[in-house]
Amino acid sequence: MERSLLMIKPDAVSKGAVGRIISMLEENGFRILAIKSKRFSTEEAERFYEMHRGKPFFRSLVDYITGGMVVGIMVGRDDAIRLLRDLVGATDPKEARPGTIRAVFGESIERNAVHASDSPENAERELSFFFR
Ligand code: 3AN
Repeated sequence: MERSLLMIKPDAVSKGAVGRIISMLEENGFRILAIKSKRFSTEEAERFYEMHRGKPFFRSLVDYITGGMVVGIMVGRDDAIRLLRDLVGATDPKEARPGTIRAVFGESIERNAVHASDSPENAERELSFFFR
């Protein structure tokens, strides 16, 4: 079994989409292994998104992600990382396949409802922000 992190971002938390997103995970065959809500400090958000440091949207992304509560969900299944990114959909909700989490709940390319890990290394790195 492989592990991944789904992070529900502040726009989706504040609109009350947490339960529906967890339902989508379960309906699509993901095991929920752990859940935690928290608020990122600026320093944590900068480390979480360190691969985007220097990009034009970096400061805006950090401000947005520190602007409210986020929910970290540890999911498990075979091929979890690839299958979770399929369920999440494209970065820009306008381009996300109908029925994906971002197509249903995303507002914009920045306020796109959720984040999913893109490799086993990043999954373990990102899970460590929520779970010890
Ligand atoms: P994904 O989350 O689909 O893997 P990344 O890793 O390229 O996408 O981007 C991380 C986050 O940075 C996105 N979820 C989004 O919030 C933000 N982002 C990415 N590209 C842009 C952009 N062109 N303008 C504004 N925000 C962006």
